[in-house]
Amino acid sequence: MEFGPGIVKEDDFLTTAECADISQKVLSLECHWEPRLGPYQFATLGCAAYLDGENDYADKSSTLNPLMVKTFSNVYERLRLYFGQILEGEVYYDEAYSYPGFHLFKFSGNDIFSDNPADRAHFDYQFAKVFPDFAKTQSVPLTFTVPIEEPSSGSSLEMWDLRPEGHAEIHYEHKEFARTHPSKTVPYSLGRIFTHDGLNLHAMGQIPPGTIGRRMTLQGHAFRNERGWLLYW
Ligand SMILES: O=C(O)CCC(=O)C(=O)O
Repeated sequence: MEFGPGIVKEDDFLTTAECADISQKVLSLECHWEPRLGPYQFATLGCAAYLDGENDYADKSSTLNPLMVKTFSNVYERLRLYFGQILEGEVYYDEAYSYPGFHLFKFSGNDIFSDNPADRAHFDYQFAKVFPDFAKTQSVPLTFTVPIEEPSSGSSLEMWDLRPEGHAEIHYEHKEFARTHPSKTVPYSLGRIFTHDGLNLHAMGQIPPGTIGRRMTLQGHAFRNERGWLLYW
């Protein structure tokens, strides 16, 4: 299947009961969460190329992968089978790369600043950090998100009509572009997998004032190479 500007795919993926089970497991591993820079008590479970890619990605992946696989093996197999149905070629994991992981945010209802998704708008270029020869492969990268737990306001993705090709034209001021151009809100649903190529400017959707509860998402990527599609984070 082909992915390109604005092309996304979404499907039912996990049931509400499965999400609750995964959420419990993630919560039970709180001692392995890593606090990250950003508001809303942002933390991750798992190693992420976009955050760890320039530092200790390989070491961190090999430390965390056994725990992640032991705990979430069913989910990883489901992901492998799902992408196997919609992509051509073998879909696999590689122990040298981090398995998909989790984003965690906690909202207290008293967050005093106004939330603007434009302030976190980005392209998913993380593949460049962990696949140094990415330019040679002309690979199509993919990003997927599955909401596992939603806060009181639900969850969404914000997307802008800007591709990397237009980045230089706006002098790489993509956050300013996001602040001054209309965006599209893509509502998420619990357990539903949302996949895109990560190359439309995008951000976690707006957190309205008064939102309470936890936003937990399963996050990962696929990257095409000679063998097939590698699933990683
Ligand atoms: O949490 C989300 O909805 C989006 C996450 C995101 O922007 C990303 O993984 O690139």
